[in-house]
Amino acid sequence: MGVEPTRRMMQVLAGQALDPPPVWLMRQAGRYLPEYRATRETAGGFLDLCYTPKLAAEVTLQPIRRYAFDAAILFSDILVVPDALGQHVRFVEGEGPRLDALASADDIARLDPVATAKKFSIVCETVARLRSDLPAETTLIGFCGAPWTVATYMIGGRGSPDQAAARLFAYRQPEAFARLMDLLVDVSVDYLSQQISAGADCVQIFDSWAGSLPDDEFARWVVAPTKRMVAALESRHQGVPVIGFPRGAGANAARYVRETGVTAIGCDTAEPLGAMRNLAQMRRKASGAIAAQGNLDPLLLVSGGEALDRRVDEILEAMDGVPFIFNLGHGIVPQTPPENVSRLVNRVRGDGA
Ligand code: 1CP
Repeated sequence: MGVEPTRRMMQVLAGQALDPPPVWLMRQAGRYLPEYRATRETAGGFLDLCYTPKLAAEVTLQPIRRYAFDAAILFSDILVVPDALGQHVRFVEGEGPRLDALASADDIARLDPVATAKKFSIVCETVARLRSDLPAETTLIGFCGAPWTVATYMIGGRGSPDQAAARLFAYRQPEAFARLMDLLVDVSVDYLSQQISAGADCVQIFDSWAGSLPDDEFARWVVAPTKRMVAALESRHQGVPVIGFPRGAGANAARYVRETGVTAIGCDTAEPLGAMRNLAQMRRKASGAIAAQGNLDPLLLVSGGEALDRRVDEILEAMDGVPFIFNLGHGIVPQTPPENVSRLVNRVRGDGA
């Protein structure tokens, strides 16, 4: 075996504070990049892109070539899990995902965990390719959606501002909903575990709609399933870091960290910098430090200029001396000028500032 490469993001996930902090951006591969749009056209549909390892690896690498981010995130989507379970998923150009919505306990009973093997193994082929094609110092992040967030799409059939369909389903048919959540926990653990075995250094669980729940439901549908996933992953892959991203958790963020056992917490745009710093100073029961990741407003990356520089500096100053990974508070939006991303990365790294 060769010498272990130094992956800066992994050092932070192990509890070190680095100056400058490692940086990567959620949705760093995507339509704001002309080379992504070109590859996307050759792939056909969006899911075809996710299920073609050569092309999925290519679009993952594109932002690494341009910006030398400290981490690459597997190119895929959280809706690969419902698709692999046999629910019909398609992406409508300019509108987003559409699924044949689950409406009953029978619909849930028809989902087939055994059927996931084929599609998960295709995604893991992308992971394996990436681990061999990436620079040795680049951390490779695997991911999935959290059970609650994935369930909102499975039940709603599409994205929605309030996740009303899933919330109503959970209130009206609690037993069926609990079965769906249990199934998603099990399948998502297998999926992440396979990504880790294929070469992912760490994983991120995206709970994009964690913010829409009252606190009892937050405990039941966000904290508890995530806690089960973290414990199962820890028993299969000891010490592999898990980043949780409970978007919109607000005052529940500290509880999420304390109770789930995640290694790091992704903070959304609304998290005050002082609160993000406090999260990065929490301790884990098992093994020490927590890291925080976030939280620049993606729209500041669209507008750019000195306001962008100022906010980057404020974030760096607020997080100085604690384990921190620079990121956005949510994904890059398609109208982002690629040169603003260079400006951001240079500013974080103190190059040409
Ligand atoms: O046409 C296209 O190119 C589609 C745009 C797109 C892209 C680039 C979609 C459709 N998904 C993705 C990739 C993607 N999705 C990644 C890849 C890696 C990277 O970050 O570079 C990741 C991690 C995701 C995760 C994802 N998908 C989330 C969680 C994070 C978040 O943004 O909150 C969610 C909610 C989705 C669902 C989804 N997929 C695509 C869209 C447009 C949406 C949101 C739909 C909605 O709620 O209306």
